[in-house]
Amino acid sequence: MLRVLWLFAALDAVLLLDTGMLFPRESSSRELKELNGLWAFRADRSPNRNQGFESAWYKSRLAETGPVIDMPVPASYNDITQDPTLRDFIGWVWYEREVTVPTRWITDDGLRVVLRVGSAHYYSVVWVNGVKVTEHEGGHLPFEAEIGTLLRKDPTMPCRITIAVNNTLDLHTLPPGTILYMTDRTRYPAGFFVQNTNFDFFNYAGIHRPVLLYTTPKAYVDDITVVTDFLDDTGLVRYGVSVKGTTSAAMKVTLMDNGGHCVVSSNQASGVLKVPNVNLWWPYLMHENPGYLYSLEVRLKATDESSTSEDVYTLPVGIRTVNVSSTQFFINNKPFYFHGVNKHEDADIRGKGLDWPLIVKDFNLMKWLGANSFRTSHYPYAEEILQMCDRHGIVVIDESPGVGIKDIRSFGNASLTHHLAVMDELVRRDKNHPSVVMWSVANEPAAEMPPAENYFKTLIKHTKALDPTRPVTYITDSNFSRDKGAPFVDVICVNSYFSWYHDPGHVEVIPLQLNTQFEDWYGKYKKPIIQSEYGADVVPGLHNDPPVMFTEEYQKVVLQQYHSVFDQKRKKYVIGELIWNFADFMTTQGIMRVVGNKKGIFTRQRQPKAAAFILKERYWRLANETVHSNVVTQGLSTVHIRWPQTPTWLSQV
Ligand code: GCB
Repeated sequence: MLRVLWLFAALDAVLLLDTGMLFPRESSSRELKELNGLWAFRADRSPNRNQGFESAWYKSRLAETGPVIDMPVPASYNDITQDPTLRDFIGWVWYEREVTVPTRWITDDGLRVVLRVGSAHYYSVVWVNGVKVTEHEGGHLPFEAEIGTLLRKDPTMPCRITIAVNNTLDLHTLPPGTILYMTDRTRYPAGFFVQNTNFDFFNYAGIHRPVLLYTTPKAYVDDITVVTDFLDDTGLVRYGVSVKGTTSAAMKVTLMDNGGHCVVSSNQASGVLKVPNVNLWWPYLMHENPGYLYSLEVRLKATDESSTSEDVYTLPVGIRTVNVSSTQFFINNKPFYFHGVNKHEDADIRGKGLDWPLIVKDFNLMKWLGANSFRTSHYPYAEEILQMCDRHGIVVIDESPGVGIKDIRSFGNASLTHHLAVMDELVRRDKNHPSVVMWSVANEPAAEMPPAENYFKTLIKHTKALDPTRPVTYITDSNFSRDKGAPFVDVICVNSYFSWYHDPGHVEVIPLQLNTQFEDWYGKYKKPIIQSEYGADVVPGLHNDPPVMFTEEYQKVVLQQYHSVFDQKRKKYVIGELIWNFADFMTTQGIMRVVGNKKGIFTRQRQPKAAAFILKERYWRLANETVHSNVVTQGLSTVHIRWPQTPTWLSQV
């Protein structure tokens, strides 16, 4: 009973967000039209970057306003041409695409037609046939607008979609940045300015995720929230459905197993579904059948005087729990050790644009490596990636774009208000993913500054109120004794680069310094710790023995030195290790970077460096140990008892 009451409380908190942002899915009531492909594109190169607005480029075809080029969507625009001024462009760029909308969508005024942008970096304004339909701040989360009503006003018009996107970052954006105007005319030409940031990845821009149109009936399922638990072998799925466009509707909610068989159903808009003989959602390498997903089908029937309509939406649901003690992280009440990676959405040519071959390749590499988890450093990743995580059992620490908050002016009210709004959007989007087990609200902020205390207290409290079912953290690199936000997090996540940024070349100091780091943090806060970043740059193919910095040998030794300490501490309170980084990635140009950050264990083209094999051996060993320790020390559920020896599903592929 207590369990059920808790589920109710948790769900009500999540429902504080009043509009939904369900991932667009086809169903018998919903059609979908992808607008990926070539769009017309024009950068506004006027001195104040404002000519597009002054001359109202959205009012006519973009090609009529001046020269346009082909631009693929989704993709960053930066690396598509040979033009360095477009690669480094700061300001507004304009995209346009004319679409033929099925006549039926227009004539049937019982339909909503929604335009959705998966993400565009950083600030976007959207027009349809010259009429502004929405604008959105933030480069990594979706936004949408209902445009059916507009299209119906003049059914003879084509549907011309114009999207202006601005990548400028200022003190109150997330991530923050500053624009610096260089006024010394003896050194810089007139109008010269640069974008400064405090983060270590290229500020790729453009329309990064799919753009599409989809339909729903006028009375529609606006949002679904699920919170799960289990008692013995009964799963509990507390759900809530929010409906828009009608006040009287009948609902049928059906939970199906992965074979499509009905397990349990209800005709209430909210409640608890009991799932007998539950198949829990397990992480990769923790169970022979990881990533088990049920489907929650919601059927909404609405009737008005003249007609009846039905909306159908199906949500994948994984049943699992997450808990934290002062020394451990638990998934389904079993200790979980993060052995994984930090990633970036980054690749040659497409920059941060969603790319299916790359996504699937990365999952294959993570599974080859024996990684059970990753952190979405340093911003929310595409929903398509989280869906893969759900299906494959890859555990995710879901991070906000709060990276590089270093300037004291970025801790003020305007910044905090925006950061809170971003957490609202992030939790609304990702709350139902079983793979997401923790929120990270920021990376390496200047947490030693006095305003950090109030900033993080408010931010973390807010995030917990949004979602009491998941722990909250931020990633720190500051000294434990000066960190103002650490008292509020559930898990301490620490980045450190011993023998790299400090004591370069001295790998022998790693064990001592890492041991001190862990003891200090644990001693002060008594919270479990994840080593959320560690690593070393390697120019692939460079060799030297004895090892020197930037060679493959050096990266291997750094990893091995770290691992020796992880092995002592993971028996105590260290609950995870995430290598920096999964793959090499692009950064801004600077004397610290040789064509980008080279701390990948894979190259940017996803070929392994020598250290990848060290990590692979370790991760598979850890996976084996985890299962054995679960079997032996926890007296676990039957699932593990079947494998007194190393289970075959756990042998390396
Ligand atoms: C860090 C940052 C990450 C950098 C990395 C590095 O602490 O969180 O964004 O890329 O160090 O390689 O310097």
